Amino acid sequence: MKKPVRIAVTGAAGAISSSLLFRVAAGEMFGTDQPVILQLIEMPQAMEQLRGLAMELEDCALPLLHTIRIFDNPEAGFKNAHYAILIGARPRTAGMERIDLLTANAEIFERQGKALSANAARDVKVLVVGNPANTNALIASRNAPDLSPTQFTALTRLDHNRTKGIVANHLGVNAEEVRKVIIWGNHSSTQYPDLHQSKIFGEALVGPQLDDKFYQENLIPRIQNRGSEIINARGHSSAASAAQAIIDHMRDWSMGTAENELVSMAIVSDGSYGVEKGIFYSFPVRCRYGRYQIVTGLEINEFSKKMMKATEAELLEEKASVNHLLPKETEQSHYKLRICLRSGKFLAADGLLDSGDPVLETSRLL
Ligand code: NAX
Repeated sequence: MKKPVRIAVTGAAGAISSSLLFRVAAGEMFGTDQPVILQLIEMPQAMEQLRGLAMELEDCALPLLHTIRIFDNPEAGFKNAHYAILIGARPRTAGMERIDLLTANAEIFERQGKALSANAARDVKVLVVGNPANTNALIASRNAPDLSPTQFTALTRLDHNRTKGIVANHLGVNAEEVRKVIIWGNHSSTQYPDLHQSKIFGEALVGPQLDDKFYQENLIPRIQNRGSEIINARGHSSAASAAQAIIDHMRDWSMGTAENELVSMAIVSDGSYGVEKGIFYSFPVRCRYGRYQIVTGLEINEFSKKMMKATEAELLEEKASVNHLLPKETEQSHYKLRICLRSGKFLAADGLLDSGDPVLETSRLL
């Protein structure tokens, strides 16, 4: 049996987490030979509800579930965590402006970034799910001076999976046949679901299989607004599909993407495809050895460029509105990227180092 891994989850008594935890404990995220320790974190007023959920987990008698611990604060909850899934966030309530939502969440993710930096395992992998996910990831990452920005990601896998599912249904094929879809940018209605790199049975999708006009005018808005469509239909936001996307994101990041496939992850921009550095933007990536790498060299047409710029502009706007909460001391590390190894040493791409940094150099940064 392998050594157990510690998985911290915030918002643990909420809807997404309630769909997620049983599957993680059953081995669906990291495999059926990987025991897990769940470190569940909630608001103090939701601890009783969390205790009930923990009892249900216990009652499943799952062989991979090594320990469950519950916490009412992130500092203790993130202690030695190898994985941190940040789901808990302040929801938008009636009369709340977008800026109020950003500010309320900024406080939560500032504290969580600091808590991760001070308490988590040095090679912790962080996934931010709570909205606005990209900017919350930026705030957490900028408040974690002792971790690398490449250890933080935000969830756009749900949008990625939605695109595959909707296209597969439209064309009457299995979702697995729809490969190489890309979500660019923000997890919001400005996201750009790009099908120009996708192929079905070896043939390009947009054009031969999918009418261009239908793709642009019908499919893109449908994917962009799928979250609202689900809320309108079922009266609650996506939970089970979000849990599936979290499992897919973490499994691929840790264990690698499938052959001949790419996935979408919101990560700190390194300037690829002309996207401004220092924001969390969803890119096409491949994962290996527990790290992600942006898929570069894809041909981007004029329509795509326009769509990618629009979602970038929204992220820059979000960043500007929380700029005063982003510590100056971590600004440079978000422009000169480096990754943290299991040993606690850093690895950096050539030519990006500040002199005197205790790092190893590489010509490639995964
Ligand atoms: P719920 O309201 O069911 O659960 C959220 C839980 O978080 C609550 O139990 C609450 O007590 C807890 N919480 C709030 N602040 C916390 C804090 N500071 N520390 C610890 N716990 C805290 O929401 P749920 O449906 O689970 O959704 C959670 C978040 O995911 C929302 O922000 C939602 O907008 C976001 N989503 C993001 C998605 C993505 O793809 N990135 C898709 C699904 C979802 O909409």
